[in-house]
Amino acid sequence: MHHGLEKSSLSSAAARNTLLFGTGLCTSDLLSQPLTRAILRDCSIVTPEYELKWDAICRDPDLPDYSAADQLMSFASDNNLAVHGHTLWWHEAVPPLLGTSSEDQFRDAALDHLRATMTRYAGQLHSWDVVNEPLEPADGRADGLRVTPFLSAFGPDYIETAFRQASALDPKAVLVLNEMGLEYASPTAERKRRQMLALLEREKTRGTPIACLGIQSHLTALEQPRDHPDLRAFLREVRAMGLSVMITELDVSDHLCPQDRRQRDALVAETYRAYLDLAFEEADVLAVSTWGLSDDRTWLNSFRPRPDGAPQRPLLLDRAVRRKPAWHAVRDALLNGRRAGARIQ
Ligand code: 9MR
Repeated sequence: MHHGLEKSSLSSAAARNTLLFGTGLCTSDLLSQPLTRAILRDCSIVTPEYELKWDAICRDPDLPDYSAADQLMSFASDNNLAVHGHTLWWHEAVPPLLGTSSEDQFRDAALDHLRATMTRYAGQLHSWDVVNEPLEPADGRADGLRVTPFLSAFGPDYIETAFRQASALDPKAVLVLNEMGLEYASPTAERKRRQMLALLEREKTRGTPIACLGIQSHLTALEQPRDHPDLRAFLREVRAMGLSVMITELDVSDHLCPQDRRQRDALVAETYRAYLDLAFEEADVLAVSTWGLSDDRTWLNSFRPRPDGAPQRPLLLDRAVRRKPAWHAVRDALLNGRRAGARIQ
């Protein structure tokens, strides 16, 4: 299947601007033929939603199990899809049994996991979220770092350690620092943006091989401003530092929208469009991935249920895998693509 060559697909629209378009997926998605077909039609990159996480691989810490991750890797290579690796070090994916270990034991286990996983797939991935969600302003540290077992075991150098290891093990992969909440319009988000810029400056000075900033982009319609000067300025600074950007987990919660489907779909579509237009204007975007393609596969019904109990419609395809206004909005934005000069040479 020549997914990238089909005229009417998101991956072909993205390719015109040398961008990748993709989705998060999990092994159970491959049981649905309509969804699999949609993935092959619209995507040039896929991100395993949890199969590469530490806790998923190490359900039994003594017996790492890569079978689910392998299955997704084969699906991708059989179908000529790039893979974004998500994620090596994330505080929410620490195997529960490690909670009681000493700092030395934790350090060894974290390094073992990173080395084993990257060695297994070296040369096969487009990119890796090496560290996920390192900042938490509410934890009260001046550097903004989230207080996690990684921070306790390695100290604030843990980010440098992870990226240096990663770059030695898989020199071709784009190494990404992935973060949530950088895209919002609140004082907390602005604080996080400043802390992120400071973090990136600090790491750059030390020569930490971070190539790309991952911006998760779990947006909310009616909350995400269409003009967002602070985000614009932030992305401009990231680009000035020589870093590219990946939009890694894009979706648009409709929990604040009226129930009427047409209104909801229009608001969600508009949120996608304005957000991508802004990002393409200011950042060197390598890839855009949504967190699922069809509305029956969203995490938002449990995380952000609508007050009226109606199912969320946050993605590009409806539950019957039909295109929604959001699909067309994303296609238009991808076709407009990055503006002149945005590419880093
Ligand atoms: O959508 C993912 C869900 O299937 C997993 O159970 C969960 C825990 O591993 O992670 C979800 O994805 C998260 C991602 O890894 C990091 N950013 C927030 C995402 C939504 O919670």
